[in-house]
Formats: sequence, C-alpha cells, structure tokens
Amino acid sequence: MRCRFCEKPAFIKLHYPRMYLCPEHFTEYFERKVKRTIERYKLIGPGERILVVVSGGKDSAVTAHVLKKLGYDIECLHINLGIGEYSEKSEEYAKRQCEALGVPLHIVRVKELLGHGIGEVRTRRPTCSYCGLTKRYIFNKFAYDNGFDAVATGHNLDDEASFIFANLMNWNTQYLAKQGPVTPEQFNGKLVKKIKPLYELTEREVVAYALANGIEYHIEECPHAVGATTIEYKGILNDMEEKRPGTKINFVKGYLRKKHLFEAELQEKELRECEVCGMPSSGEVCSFCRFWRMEKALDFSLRRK
Ligand code: Q46
Ligand code: ZN
Ligand code: ZN
Repeated sequence: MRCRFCEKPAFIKLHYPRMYLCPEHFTEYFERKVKRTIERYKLIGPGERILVVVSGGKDSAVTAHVLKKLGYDIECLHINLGIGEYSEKSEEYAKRQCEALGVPLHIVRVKELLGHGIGEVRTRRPTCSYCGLTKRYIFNKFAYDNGFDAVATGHNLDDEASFIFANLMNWNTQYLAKQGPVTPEQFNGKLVKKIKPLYELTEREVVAYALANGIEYHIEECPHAVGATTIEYKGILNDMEEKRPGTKINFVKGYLRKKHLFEAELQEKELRECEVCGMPSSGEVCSFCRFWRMEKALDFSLRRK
C-alpha cells in the first residue's frame, strides 16, 4: 500500500480516520493533531513556560519531542522513584531523550530526598496510591518553586478512555467531575495548571510516532503495574475499537460534553495552606507531608543551588 499523500510505501494504517501514511506524512498528521488539541482546549497561552514530566517511557518522550518541535518553551523533570533497576534504567532513558532534544532536564530522586524509594515504605496504603501522591506533589511543587506556567504529562487517549471507563464502572462521580485535557491553576497558582497534549492520540499512534522519529524509550513496565485493572479496561476498549473504529475518541469526546452532569455531585473541599509546607491542603497537614512525615517544606528552587 502507498501513502495517501505521496508515492512512498505506507508505514502505518490508521483506522480512524481510515488512511495509509508514510513516516513523514504520519509525523505531520500527528503533530497537527497535537497542535489542534493545544488550541482547541487552550492548553498553552502565549509565552508560557512548560515543565514536561518525563518518565523515560514513550508517552512523555513524545510529548516533549512534539512540544519542542512546535516551538514551545519547555524544560523537563524526571522523578526517579527509587524502584531498583527499573528506576535506574528509566532515568538513563530520560537523560538520553532530553540530550537528543537539547532540552534542560532536572532530576529529583525520591530515595535521596525522602529516605525511601517507592515500594520500600512500610504502610497499608497501596504502593501505586502513595506513588501517585508523591509524583503529583513533587512535579507541582517543582513547577511552582521555579515559576513554570504549566506541567505537561504524557497521558494519551487510551489512558483517558480507560480512566473514564473504570470510574464509570465504579461510579466514582467525584473523579468523573474533574477529568479533562486541562486542569486550570488554583489556589493563587500554588496548584499549577496541568495539561495533556496527547489527549486525542491513541497509544498505537504514540508508539508509531516514536518509531518514525527515532525516539528511544524504556519499554519495561513498572514492576508494581502488574495486574493493574486499567490494563484490563484498555484491553476491552481495544477490542471495541477494533470492531468499531472511533470508539475511544467518541467515548472521550462524549464524556467531555456530559461532564457537567457529574459536576453537580462534586463536593469541593475548602482548601487551606498545609501547616508544614504551605501548599494547598484539605486538612491541617497535606497528604504528602502526612505520608512522608515531613517536618519542613521541600524547596526545589534552582536559583539557590
Ligand atoms: S503508580 Fe504504581 Fe505507576 Fe508508581 S508504583 Fe509504578 S505502577 S510508577 S504509573
Ligand atoms: Zn507520504
Ligand atoms: Zn504539606
């Protein structure tokens, strides 16, 4: 098969919209889609500085690559979670990716910072739960301390569709009221804006973009991800997509149109400043400082170093 727009052999067959594309035309298609997502959902304003959280995996690597190519002002942050060899390899990939892009990379190592890696803390709380809490706190605080206007993550269409699907299955209306391609800043900027530039691109397209553009990434999954239910939900959605192309994007777009229905159930807790770190919290001490038993605030500002 040939590319729809030139004479070259096809590199990928897209199912929705149905077309065959060569690597160059696929790259163009992909980047145009990211640009459209940024404009449609107003992810990035003029002159804004963006912190891209790079894990070493494909989604965040592609996010950084495309944002840089589209001319946005980006820097990257890698959080080394301290999960043995998996984290060491992830950091190596993040370094290589940023070097290839010529973008500054900042690294925060959880074990050095907090004394224990993820998975090493004695707690009843599930590992992924406190891992998520820790990552979110660190990238937000890092962005806030260094004056970034937004934090970009690599969430793709499959992640979003499976998240919505899983939360619908459990009727977690609190979560369903708050998802989307952009979460505006809150609490005088202490909760920095979060954006998802790959919101409308499938995982398959992200893999193909990385391949077409020679982007290396860590293929291995985190050892704690094994058996995660989101993987099952992704499988179900992939089966449906195969039978009815466009299922995922129509599901997610339909959700965005109906999201307001869940907002009625939202019980927004009043936020106040955490007594330890001064960041937004629903109780006296924020969940990060409580979990890690912090005695003073972390300071990530680069100016001091
Ligand atoms: S939450 Fe859980 Fe992930 Fe953290 S412990 Fe690994 S699988 S990395 S996206
Ligand atoms: Zn072509
Ligand atoms: Zn705190």
